[in-house]
Amino acid sequence: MQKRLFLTGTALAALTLVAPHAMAQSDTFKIGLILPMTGQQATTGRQIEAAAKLYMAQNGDMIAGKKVQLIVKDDTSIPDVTKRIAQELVVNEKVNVLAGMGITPSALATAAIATQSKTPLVVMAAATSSITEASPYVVRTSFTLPQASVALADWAPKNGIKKVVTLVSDYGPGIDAEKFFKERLAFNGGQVTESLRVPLRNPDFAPFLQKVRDLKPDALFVFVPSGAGAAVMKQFLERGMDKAGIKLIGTGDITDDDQLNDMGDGALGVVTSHHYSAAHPSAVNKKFVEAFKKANNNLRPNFMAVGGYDGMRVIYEAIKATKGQGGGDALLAAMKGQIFESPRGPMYIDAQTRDVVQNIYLRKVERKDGQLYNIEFDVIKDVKDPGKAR
Ligand code: VNL
Repeated sequence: MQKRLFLTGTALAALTLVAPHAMAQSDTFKIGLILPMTGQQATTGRQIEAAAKLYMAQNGDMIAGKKVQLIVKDDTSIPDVTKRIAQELVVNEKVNVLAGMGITPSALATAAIATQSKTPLVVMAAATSSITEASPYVVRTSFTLPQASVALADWAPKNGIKKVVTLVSDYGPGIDAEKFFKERLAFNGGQVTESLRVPLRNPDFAPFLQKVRDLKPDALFVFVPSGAGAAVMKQFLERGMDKAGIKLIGTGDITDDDQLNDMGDGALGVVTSHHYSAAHPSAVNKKFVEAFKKANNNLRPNFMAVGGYDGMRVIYEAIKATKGQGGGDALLAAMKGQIFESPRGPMYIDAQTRDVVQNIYLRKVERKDGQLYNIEFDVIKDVKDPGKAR
């Protein structure tokens, strides 16, 4: 009797010690998706979460014998919070992959955790060139600002735009955009006559736009992060900049599909360069946009959604390639070199840099079926991040 009790007790203890961990290891594949769900960057979180959930709904949550579990956490776009959440997800939840990263400071704050824990970090939004160099575990499915900016600096001087003032958010991606646009424009015989920087948090564009009006360039080049474009557009028009003969150009962050349709006719004709438009004319994109709208109360997907959708694709294929058994290093190896057709067009993950290589499109805002869209009119194929060559 005593012996039996003893045995039972031991067996129970063994079970409680081993079982939860073993089950989590063998049955579940956890993705820790850290996003700004509230605060200034909330639209980015909303778009990426919706896209990740759509990908899972379309592709199932049982992959290579694993149940895929998406754990969404709100970092409010404060990098210290991103870092603390990443630490908790790695240590307590034992996530297999970290993902998300709404803004560059969040990605940079998390890079060391990815390295130390050998956990792949799939960057779905942040777009400063150097992020992929902050950890060998970073894989990016968004874009880089040098990638998008150079194409516009090639287009501008051929289209009567020689003198340009730049206006960027004063942090990583803005500084990348400013630098690469300026250098390339000069190379092409144009000139950036003034470079203005606005704070990332609670920017007031009015005094900067007044200054631009006085400077009277051919065009104003703008980079602001997703979600801030409508405010710039509104003030640009209110100040009659367009009537004063100043063209608005920029990376596609400013004519963000999340906001574009509410910007009004003043946005018509604005030329931008970017990797994704909801109007991209391909069967894959048409299907994506329709499914996304249907699942999200008619919300139009933007470039953030596509970064999230493709990031999930990269993770799913890595689970399959490692037959559900891969640790961080094996998963990372399976992410490198993936090549596929995204709703944005063809893309691949450069095996050396772990950065995205993709087409960059020149687009003009036009009205189509009663709605405002970025309509692609030219393409530069397979663009690698120009920030990597230096
Ligand atoms: C970043 C770059 C963020 C581009 C963005 O929107 C964006 C970034 C939130 O690297 O912080 O459109």
